[in-house]
Amino acid sequence: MNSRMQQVQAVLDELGAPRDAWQGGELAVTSPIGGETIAEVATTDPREVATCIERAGHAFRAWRDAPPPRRGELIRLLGEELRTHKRALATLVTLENGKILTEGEGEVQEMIDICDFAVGLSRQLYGLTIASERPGHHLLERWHPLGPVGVITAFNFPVAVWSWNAALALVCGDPVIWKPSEKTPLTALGTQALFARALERFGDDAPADLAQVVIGGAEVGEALVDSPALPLISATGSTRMGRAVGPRVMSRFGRVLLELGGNNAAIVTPSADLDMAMRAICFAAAGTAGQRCTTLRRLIVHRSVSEALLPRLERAFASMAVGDPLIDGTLVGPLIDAEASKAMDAALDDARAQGGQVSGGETVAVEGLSGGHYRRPALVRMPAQTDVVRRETFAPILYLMEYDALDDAIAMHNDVPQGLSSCIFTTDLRESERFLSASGGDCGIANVNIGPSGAEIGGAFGGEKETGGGRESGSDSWKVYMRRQTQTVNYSRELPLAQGVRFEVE
Ligand code: UN1
Repeated sequence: MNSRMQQVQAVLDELGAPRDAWQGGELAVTSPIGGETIAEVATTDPREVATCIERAGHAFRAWRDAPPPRRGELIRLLGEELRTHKRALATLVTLENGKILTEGEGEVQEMIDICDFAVGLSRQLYGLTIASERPGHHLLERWHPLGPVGVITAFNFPVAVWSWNAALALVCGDPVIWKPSEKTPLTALGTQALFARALERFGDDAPADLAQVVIGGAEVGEALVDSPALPLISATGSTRMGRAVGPRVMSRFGRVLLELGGNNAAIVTPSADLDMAMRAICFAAAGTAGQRCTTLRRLIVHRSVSEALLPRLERAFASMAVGDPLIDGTLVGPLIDAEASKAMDAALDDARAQGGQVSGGETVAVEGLSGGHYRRPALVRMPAQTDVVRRETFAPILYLMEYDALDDAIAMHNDVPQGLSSCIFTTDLRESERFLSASGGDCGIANVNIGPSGAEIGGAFGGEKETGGGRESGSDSWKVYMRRQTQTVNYSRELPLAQGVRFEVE
C-alpha cells in the first residue's frame, strides 16, 4: 500500500465510511497529487438504480409529512458532524481532487454554511396569501415537498454542490440520490458516512434511504435522468453534459436545475484600486488551478491601465508556488488528470494561432510527484476576443484584452455563450452602477471589487445562457425543491364564479 493510500484510509476510517465501499471495488480512484491509486470503489450496477429510486420514493412518502423544523434538525446534526470532521473531509477533498488544503477547508465550510442556512429555512418555507376577487374567498400559495431529487455533481466541488442541494432538498421534504463524479467518489462516501452519523443521532422518526449515493458512469446517470419518479434532476458539469441531460429530463416533463460552464470576466477600469484588483485576479484565475466554474478566465482592461497591470500579473503568476496541495504555502495544486492538461495545451496552441502572446502555462515538475499534472498559470495577451477566449477551458489560463470605452467593455464581456459570474474593478460609482444595471453585465452573479469566484452561500448561485439558468444554495432557491400549490377557499354561502361568469343550473 502506498503512503497516499494510507492517508486516504485513515481519513475514510475517521469519517466512518464502510471499507467494503472503497476496497476491492472495480473503480480505481487516483489522486491527482501524484497519480497513484488511492482506493478501489464499488460501483452501482445501472439496474440497481431503479431499486434506489424506489427506496427514495418510500422515504419521500414518510418524510414529506414530517414537520419542516423537525427535518431541519437532521440538517443541524449534519452541520455538527461536518464541523467536527471538517479537517478530515477537507483533507480527503485535497487528496482526491487536488485543491490546496485551505480551499478544501473552504469547501467544507461552504457545506456547514448551507446547513446553517437550511436549518433557519426549515422555519421559513413561506407561502403567500393573495387577495381574492370574490367575496368570502381567499387564496393561498403553499409549498409542498416535490419528491426524490437526483443530484449529479462534478469533480471540482466534489462535496459542496451536493450539500447545496441536499441540505435544502431534505428540509423541503425531498430525499436525494447522489451521483458524484467518477473522479471523486471517495469524498461522496465520506460525506455519506457523516450523514449516516447525523441520522443515527436524529432518532427513529427518519425513514431509511433519505440520502443515497450511486457510483458509476453515464449509464448510472442516465438511469436517474430518465426516471419519472425523480421530479427534479440537479446537474452540475459541462455545457455538453447539460445539453444531453436537460432535454431528456424535460421530455418527461421533469424539472432540471443546471449549473454548467462559465467564462467569467473582470473589467478593470482606470479608477480601479490596482493592488486590490491584483490580489483578486490572482486568486480568481489561478486558485483551484483554474478549475472552478467561477474561475476568472477573461480580463478586460482599460488601455490606460494594462501597461501597469500586465507586468505585475506576469510576475505574480511566475512566482506562485505550484506543487503539492497538502503543503502549506502552495497556491496552485495539480490539474485533475492528463486530459485536463492536454486541454490546456490545446487552448494555448489555439490562442497562439489566434494571435495571443502567452506567458507562463508551462508544465512544472514537482519532486516525488511525477504522476501529477502541474501547470504554471498562463497569462495570454489577446488582440481580440477570439474563439478560444469564448470557449471554457477548465485550466488556469487568463486571457487579457484591452478596451477604450466602458460600453465596449460591457459588450465584450457579454459576447460569450456562457453567463455565470462577472465583476468590475472600479472606484467610480457611475461605472459600477452601469455594470450592475439592466443593460450592464448579463451573468447570474455580478460583483464589484471582488473576483468572480468564491461566492457566499446566502445568495442564489447560478447563471444564464449556456450556464443553464439554474439557481441553487441561498435566497429563494429552495423553491425549486418544492411544488407550489395555489389554494382557493370559499368560506361564504354563495358560489360566485371567477371573472363574473354566470352558469345557473335549475
Ligand atoms: C463550482 O465551481 O462548481 O463561487 C462552484 C464559488 C464557490 C462555488 C463554485 N462558492 O467559487
